[in-house]
Amino acid sequence: MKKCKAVLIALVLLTLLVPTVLFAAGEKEEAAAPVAAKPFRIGIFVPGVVAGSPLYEQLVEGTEKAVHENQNATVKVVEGGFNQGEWQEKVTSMAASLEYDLIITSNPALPFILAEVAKSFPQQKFINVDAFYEGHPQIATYLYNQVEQAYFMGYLGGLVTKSKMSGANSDLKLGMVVAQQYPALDKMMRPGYEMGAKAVDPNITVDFRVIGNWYDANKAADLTNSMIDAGADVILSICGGANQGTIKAAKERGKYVLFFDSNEYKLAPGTILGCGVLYQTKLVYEVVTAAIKGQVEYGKAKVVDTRAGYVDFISDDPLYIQHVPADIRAEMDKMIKKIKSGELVLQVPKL
Ligand code: RBF
Repeated sequence: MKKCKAVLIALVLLTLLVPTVLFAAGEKEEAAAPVAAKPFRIGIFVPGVVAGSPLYEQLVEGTEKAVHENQNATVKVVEGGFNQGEWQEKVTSMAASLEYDLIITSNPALPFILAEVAKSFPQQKFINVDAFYEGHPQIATYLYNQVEQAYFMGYLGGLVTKSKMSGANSDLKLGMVVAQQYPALDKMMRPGYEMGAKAVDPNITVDFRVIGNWYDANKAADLTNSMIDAGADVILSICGGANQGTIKAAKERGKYVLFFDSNEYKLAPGTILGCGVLYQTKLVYEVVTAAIKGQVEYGKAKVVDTRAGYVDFISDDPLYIQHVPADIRAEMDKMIKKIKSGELVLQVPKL
């Protein structure tokens, strides 16, 4: 009987101890295993198509670079197409899919669409680079100082139209062909371009033409030819995929193009004389990396400029050095230095 009691006690003890030991071992094993980071799923909404639009190409490139460096992050690109009336519906279905921790886009017109979609999806976070929208807890925006970017172009255009370069005529006239009008264009790019030109010579005028969409290269070429006929010898082109038409027409007529947003001298050496760029790949990479780490401040609208290193004029490209005379390049360097040092301040207006 005594023996039986001892066995019973031993059995009870064993039942109590074994799970404790096993659990402890399990716990130890769990602690030793690396903690897998929570998945972070990013959706890129492209308001248009990627190919041919410099800022959209950089948007995808910068996001993919950040995703590549973070194993827990994934990315999917959704092209919204050229029918702007469909964009809200497309962003809505992205949010409704609950597939994305973050929807990132790049467009000055998008904050209003994002704010509408946000109402129905209060968990959805949005980042819009190339836009300004303050105070919405689900939206963070980053605006480039495009007064500076366009001023670079206008200043170069002014120097070229006054020069003895083979394509320059005696008229003090620049051209500007754009896809459509919107506040960032009307309040930053157009005035910045005119200011830059008039800083060289107040008598310079700007012929301004609007295509009506972001893809019609034939219309861009027609408008460019018409501006050349009217005396323009240097043309700033801000029309996405349609830029090809501006370049083609200017090249055929021996005139010049100023390219916006990315370094594309190689597209038409000797025709593209200047590239005023935004370092969108760098900004997007930094912002997406911060978003993955949970370090983005939603509700904030930041402005980035030349001094901060996000807006620039490409003056070290061999094709610029080869095709733009040294005296013009020296004038450009002096002006860029003034902006970089803060001696010349070109403020971003309220959009
Ligand atoms: N830029 C492009 O390169 N391609 C586009 O398809 C395009 N679509 C746009 C649509 C709207 C409604 C707005 C406001 C801007 C668009 N942009 C596009 C312009 C782009 O955001 C930026 O302002 C310019 O590239 C100048 O930096």
